[in-house]
Amino acid sequence: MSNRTFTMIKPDAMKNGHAGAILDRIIKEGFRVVALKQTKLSAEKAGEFYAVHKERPFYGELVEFMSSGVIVAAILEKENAVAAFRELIGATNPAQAAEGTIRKLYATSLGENAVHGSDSDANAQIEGSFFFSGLEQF
Ligand code: 3AN
Repeated sequence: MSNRTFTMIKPDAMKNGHAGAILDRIIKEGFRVVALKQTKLSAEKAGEFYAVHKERPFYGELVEFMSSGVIVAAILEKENAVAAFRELIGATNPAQAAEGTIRKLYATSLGENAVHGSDSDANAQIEGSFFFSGLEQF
């Protein structure tokens, strides 16, 4: 187990002014920031990041949304980080997310759901490397 996960604060949460509150919550929950940056995905890069969802009906919408504005990308560290972070963010659909989770508090809809969290250690590694070089991880 790597004890690391990867997250993005998505364009909806950025536009709605929730980035500071979300980062504050993440840090208060005991995650250590290994790498952090504000950036913007091109449609091509967003398509590459979400390539696993290429056949899903929402792929086009997802790529358009994720390239619609700036995001914050981060690598986070905590014991059992992937599972702990997915618990903190809550269900994909904010309507089904538990009270107090980041998506319950800040997500707009199923498609625009405020934050990304890796779903496995292997994907955390791949996704973190997509955004950060070794020199940007501490
Ligand atoms: P999660 O982000 O909770 O791991 P995934 O991996 O199933 O969820 O989906 C990736 C992203 O695709 C979600 N965060 C959400 O933005 C979008 N998405 C998932 N399901 C739908 C859907 N049915 N309609 C629109 N967008 C969706």
